[in-house]
Amino acid sequence: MITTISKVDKRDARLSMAYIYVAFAALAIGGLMGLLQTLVRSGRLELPGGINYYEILTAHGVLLGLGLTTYFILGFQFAAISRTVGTLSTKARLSGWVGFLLMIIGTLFATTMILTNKATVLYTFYAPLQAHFLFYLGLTLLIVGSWVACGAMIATYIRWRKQNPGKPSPLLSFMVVTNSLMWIVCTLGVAGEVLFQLLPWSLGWVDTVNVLVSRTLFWYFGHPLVYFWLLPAYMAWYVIIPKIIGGRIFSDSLARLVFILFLLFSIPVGFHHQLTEPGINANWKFVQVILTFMVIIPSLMTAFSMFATFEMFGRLKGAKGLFGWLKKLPWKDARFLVPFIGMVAFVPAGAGGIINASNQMNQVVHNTIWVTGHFHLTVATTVVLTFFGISYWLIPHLTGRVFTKAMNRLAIFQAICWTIGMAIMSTSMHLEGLLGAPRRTAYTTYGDAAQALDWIPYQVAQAVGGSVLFLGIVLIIVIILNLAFFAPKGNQEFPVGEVAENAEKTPMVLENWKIWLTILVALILIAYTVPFADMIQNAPPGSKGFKLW
Ligand code: HEM
Ligand SMILES: [Cu+2]
Repeated sequence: MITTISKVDKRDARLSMAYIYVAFAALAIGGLMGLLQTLVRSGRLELPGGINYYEILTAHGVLLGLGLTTYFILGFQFAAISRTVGTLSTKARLSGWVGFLLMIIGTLFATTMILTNKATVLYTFYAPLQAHFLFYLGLTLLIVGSWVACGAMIATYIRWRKQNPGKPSPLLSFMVVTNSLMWIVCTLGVAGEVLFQLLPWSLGWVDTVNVLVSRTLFWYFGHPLVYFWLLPAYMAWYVIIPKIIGGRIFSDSLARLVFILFLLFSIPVGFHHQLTEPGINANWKFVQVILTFMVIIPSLMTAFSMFATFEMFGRLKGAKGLFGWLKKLPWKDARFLVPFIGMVAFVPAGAGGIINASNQMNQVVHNTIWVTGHFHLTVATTVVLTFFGISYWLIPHLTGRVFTKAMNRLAIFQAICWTIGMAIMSTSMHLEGLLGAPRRTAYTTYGDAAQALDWIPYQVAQAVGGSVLFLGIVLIIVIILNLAFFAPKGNQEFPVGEVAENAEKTPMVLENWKIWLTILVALILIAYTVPFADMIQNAPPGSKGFKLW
């Protein structure tokens, strides 16, 4: 049985690649917008033809923050499910394609509206900014499509559980299911916001919108969204990297527990994005800040587990001393090195996140470009570099080609560009933010105010970093095109790690979804019911729509 599933079925591979192509197309276009933004903000470039800064900023945020990530993750998860629990059934594969189609139609609607300047509402589409209704309809289709896709994955996992009663499922499939469940639960919030508030309002069926409710529903989704991006990177770190370095997974149970903790503590925390928002009692903000800090636990467990894997491996190879094992790691293999750089970037990224979540310190950085610096370290470095590392074996595996030595070298050079570019851009964003410079603001000197003039050198530095980064985007597109269409034919392994021999047996309770989903619902109700009821009962006057572009 094992031999029949070690290669992803051709038909599943095609499905998976469809998602991945869209992801990289989004990266190419979105990356160009990013470069333009840094150039505009440095004061050295004016956009031609009356294109406005906020239009390209919206395209950048939507294409990269929502497009690249979601498409890549679903493509990777389909491959992971097919590889670990078996070829998809015809029905599941068909659902995968239906989901894809819905998402594509939705993406086309939303992107067209952004590019025609009818939806310049940034990727958070905050009310009372009001976009064309097709933008909201597009988002709805995107979400519904992703539900269909996740449903197909979950169904495939259920089929395996039924065929293998009493056995823990393959770790990677368990992780895919956890992430898909989290996605479904959190997108209910944004789906509610779009369907019941923004769509009727943009169609003119109702005049006003309850802004506070809409933002609360958005962040109910917006925070777990970042864990939806992060968990696939964790899948690669926990399950794939050990195999690539030739080691073992440190502990199956620990990995599952970490994923469960993320599921539980990622959703009831959205208020930490609304710390400066009026209309929410400070005590409720406090509750959610505490819950936010709970996710530090699985994060540290992950760091511990990764280093345990590396050290265990190094010692097996005869490494001596406290850090001797570092020398034994395969530094020249891009499939290891690139995600490893991502892991390292997560150290300052996580530290910045703790600062953002802390009520008092949030007052200093809120809505400054510090925040932009933060998520270019987390999602655009840690997550994205790990996705690149995954692509280096996944794409050739799915297209029946190989990752050559030459591409490996180029991939390492690519990662160096990305790291240098991001270090320059993100550091200057953090520093500029501490000096008070706002995010989401085109070039201005505020009538040559002294404080604003202080910001300019940092914006020039961001343009330098952004240019190096853009070179990284060109290189990754070259590599991806090579792996998909031009690399020599052959067999590239889909590496799936095995658990260390002396690890504890996995307790089945970790896969008892009834328990975890019940706790999840309880936590959400505790964190949201009272403040949410308050927002509706004591609602401020609703707002009409604004179009500021
Ligand atoms: C060439 C690479 C990139 C460059 C030069 C770049 C540059 C920028 C700049 C200058 C801003 C906003 C400045 C402002 O607030 O006015 C920004 C915002 C943003 N970037 Fe990037 N970025 C790059 C890659 C990425 C990647 C890979 C992602 C995600 C995977 C990403 C996600 C975002 C998001 C979500 C925003 C926020 C948009 C908003 O505030 O509405 N960026 N980027
Ligand atoms: Cu958050």
